[in-house]
Amino acid sequence: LKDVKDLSMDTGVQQMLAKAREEGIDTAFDRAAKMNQCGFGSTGVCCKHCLEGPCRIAPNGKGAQTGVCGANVDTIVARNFLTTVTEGTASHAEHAREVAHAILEAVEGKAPYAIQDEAKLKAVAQGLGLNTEGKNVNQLAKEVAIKALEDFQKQHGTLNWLKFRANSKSVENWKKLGLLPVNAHLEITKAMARQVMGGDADPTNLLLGTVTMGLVDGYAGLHMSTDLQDILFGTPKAVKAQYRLGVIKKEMVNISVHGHIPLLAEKVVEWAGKLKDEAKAVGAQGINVVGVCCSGNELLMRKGVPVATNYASQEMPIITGALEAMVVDIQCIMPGLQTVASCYHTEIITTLPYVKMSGATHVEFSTERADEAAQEIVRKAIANFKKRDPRKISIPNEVTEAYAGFSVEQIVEALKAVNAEDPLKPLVDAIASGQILGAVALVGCTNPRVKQDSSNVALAMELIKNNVLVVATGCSAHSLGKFGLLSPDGLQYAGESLRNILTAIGQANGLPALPPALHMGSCVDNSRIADLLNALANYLGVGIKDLPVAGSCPETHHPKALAIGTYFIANGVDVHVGVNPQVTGSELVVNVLTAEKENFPVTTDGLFGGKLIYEEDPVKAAEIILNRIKAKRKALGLS
Ligand code: NFS
Ligand code: SF4
Repeated sequence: LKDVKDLSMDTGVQQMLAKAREEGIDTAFDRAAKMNQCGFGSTGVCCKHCLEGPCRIAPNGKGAQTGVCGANVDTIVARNFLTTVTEGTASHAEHAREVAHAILEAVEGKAPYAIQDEAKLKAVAQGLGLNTEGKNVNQLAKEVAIKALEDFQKQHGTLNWLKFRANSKSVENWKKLGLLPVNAHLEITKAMARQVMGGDADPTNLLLGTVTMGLVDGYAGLHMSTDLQDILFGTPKAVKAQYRLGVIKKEMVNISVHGHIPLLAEKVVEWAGKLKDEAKAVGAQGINVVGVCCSGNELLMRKGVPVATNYASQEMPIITGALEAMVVDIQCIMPGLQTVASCYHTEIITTLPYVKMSGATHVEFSTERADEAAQEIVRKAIANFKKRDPRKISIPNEVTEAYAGFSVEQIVEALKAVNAEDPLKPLVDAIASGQILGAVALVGCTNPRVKQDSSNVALAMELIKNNVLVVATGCSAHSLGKFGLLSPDGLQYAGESLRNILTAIGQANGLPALPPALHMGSCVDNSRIADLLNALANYLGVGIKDLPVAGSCPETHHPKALAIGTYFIANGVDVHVGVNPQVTGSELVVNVLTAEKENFPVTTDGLFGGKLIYEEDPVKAAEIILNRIKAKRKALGLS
């Protein structure tokens, strides 16, 4: 077994990993070490799309070079990639649909939620082309929800959310290429039908199919989720909070919320507040809700709820011995959680009928009975407080302060303090003068196969040192938060000109400085990053593909991350992944996606202006990204 110091950068996580080993508990990091990766799967050359197979093509040219049906390696790899991107897209589309449905129920008086952000509601309604005159909040919200649900039903035209949010130059290009999606469910079904045995066998055409999936992900997943969640729960504003396992408090009833859709998490926070006297009655000082993964991000962004940890170390809050309940909804929830929890008093509580775990408690959550379910969950946690085993309690004490809440609205607001009439001007001027070299979105996951947080942090450090503005989302943002890069203190690692501009903007807003990395939210909130890019591109009168920007997911693990990456590539943004994307078995697929070979006939770079970069070493990756940013600057006539 590897030394715990080599598994995570986070000393609290290291401490918990050592504790787990002492107690004989397997964690994801140890399971990763035991799991040998299959060479065929790693390169994407194994096909299981029908029962004539599984068929696999040896990359060295030895053995069968086609599957039983005659599919060659390019078809197999491209088809597998489409499968992965479809899975990611389906997750986000389902997320968005749930929120749309919740809004409809809320305004019809069937679910206990109320619209929190009328300004955003109006902005979204107008963006969707709705007439807002003389309509009350509930009427308007209902019309917006119906527009959203149309994106899962309509049989003609283009996704409403794409027409609303997409960059017009990007849209022209997608239209020309015949890639515009009609409705999310239709496109996901079509993609499934296309991957089936005997379906699409043209690898390039299959890859173009992934682009359509990327667009569904971007608009009927990311953007719709963010817009509707902002309407329902409020648009985030800058907020100060805490990170790392030290946010778990020994004297409190601790509940961690884990998963993705804030419908449940928000209610748990609400009821944790309302039931604190019941917690006191069992001898606790109160109820402490902490976040994990993207549910953590949603609560952090809107409520400043502290974040215990990110994806790869999601088992660690349990290992502190002081977690009464971990309540989960969908996605990124390790099935291994229950095995770990069974060694402690922690109750894993699943909430959705289609995401259950054997051995866990299931409290069915639906929007109609959101209050009842949240109460039941909080009461279960309170009841567990007395079941703690004091000998098993050990909570790492480190916490790090961080700022989050940087929605586009908040960023524009902060820039208004510098230039009230033309808020984007200071940012654009700083980019034009080279004071800010460019911007990179650091997004996505952590992966138990990569030393946790290390690539996310190393890449961010390298970029900010070179005066690149970093914006972050997802578990990657958590990595940066844990190591001080979401705090103004992190500016000590930034290049001088970046430090100066972030200090100036911060001070105009009554803060010592802005942090070198701006936390823009959960993974669906990558939409916020796209909105910011769209605003900058429109301001400059260029396409998004022309901007000196890139995206990076150094510790990728989830298909959702590949769907998001595809979405950004479709908009002409380079996307770096630091973990093998499982396509290397096909030269054709590699070249289409990465444009590695010069003059390859069809590449995403040629079609969209953005490409995939696969590089495991974060410092080398930073160099590649910086060079590409410099090239894009040059093409814009900037030095
Ligand atoms: Ni994104 Fe967020 Fe985290 Fe990766 Fe999973 S929680 S939705 S997929 S691991 S960043
Ligand atoms: Fe084999 Fe073709 Fe079936 Fe895939 S679809 S398992 S390559 S026969």
